[in-house]
Amino acid sequence: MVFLHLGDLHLGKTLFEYDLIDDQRHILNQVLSLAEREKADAILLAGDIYDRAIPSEKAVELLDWFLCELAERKIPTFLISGNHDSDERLNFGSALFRNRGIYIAAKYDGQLFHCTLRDSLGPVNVWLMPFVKASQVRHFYEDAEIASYDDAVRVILEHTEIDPAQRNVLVAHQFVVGGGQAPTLGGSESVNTQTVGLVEQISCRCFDLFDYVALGHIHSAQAVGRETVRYAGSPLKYSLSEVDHTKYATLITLGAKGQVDIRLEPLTPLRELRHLKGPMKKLLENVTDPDDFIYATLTDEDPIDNVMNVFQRYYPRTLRIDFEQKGKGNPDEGDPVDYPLPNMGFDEILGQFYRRFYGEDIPEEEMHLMREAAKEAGILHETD
Ligand SMILES: [Mn+2]
Repeated sequence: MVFLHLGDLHLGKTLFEYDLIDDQRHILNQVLSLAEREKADAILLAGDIYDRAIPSEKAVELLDWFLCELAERKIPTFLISGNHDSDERLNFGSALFRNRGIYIAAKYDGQLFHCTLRDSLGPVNVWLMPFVKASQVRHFYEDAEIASYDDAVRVILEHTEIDPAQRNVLVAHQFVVGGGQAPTLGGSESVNTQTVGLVEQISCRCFDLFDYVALGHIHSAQAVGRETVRYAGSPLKYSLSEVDHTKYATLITLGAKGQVDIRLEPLTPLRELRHLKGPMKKLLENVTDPDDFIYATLTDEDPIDNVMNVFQRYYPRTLRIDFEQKGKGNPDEGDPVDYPLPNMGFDEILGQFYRRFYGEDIPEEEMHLMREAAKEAGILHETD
């Protein structure tokens, strides 16, 4: 049985101020072609379907279109909520959609939803675990000790009858660590060492009973703990830090019990996100694919007026330009001041940054504003 696993679609997301709807539609079209070509028996969408709890009209229209296309092709589709989704809104119509092979589990109701598919080798149970917080699970199991996400997931699975003799697949949206090893972040997840976007770590050992675990939440495709517990990653680059990543759809072939074959199928975006580096003149002499999203690092010695405007004449979707000058901002040149170290706090990094650009200490008032902005962006937390 062949599954196509994707996660973190973040429909409706913008990259800087650019709307990504066309890019997302392009990728979903590619997923449809891939599903047809590979004769996928089902699609697994592992949460963060939308970018926001209240998605834009265009995002809702896009998901509606995608699900209709899948239903039209009679490809069973399994979809759960992520921490970005509103469980109630994503759950809308789910009971009706089931008749058409679209299985949505966006809200935990005390039982883990599952659906049994069949092939010549027998049944395959697909289990859907919507994104849950400890408090939601505690509500159903008042006697159980549930302090963390790890406990919550464990308690849900303990109360689920899973036949280990059959083939079982789980779809979940969690921050999973394997053997003490945290997954490699993509960059667009909103990061803290223990939590990613407020989702606490859970151990991959929770999932020992499953032949394959289709995870969402981490935007960079990878296995966690074992080859068959995997993040699909986001289908598009959603931050500059993902500029060098390749994005994939994960193709899983389940053979007889215990036989799992995994293949990563690269996805080709409508417009690439590229990092260009060099003197401006040289970069603008050889313009290729001007529709791409561009992040440029200029090595020019002298300051350039209106650099963004100039660049955008050649690459209208230039997102950011920074400079790498000798003795300034280049760690290889032995700049004595800088470079944020991993153990530096927010205030320290910002203070250093400010001193570097303005040659003086950041005024208290500006620091306060920056802290407020960082809290709103989810980089800083109330307790920091
Ligand atoms: Mn996500």
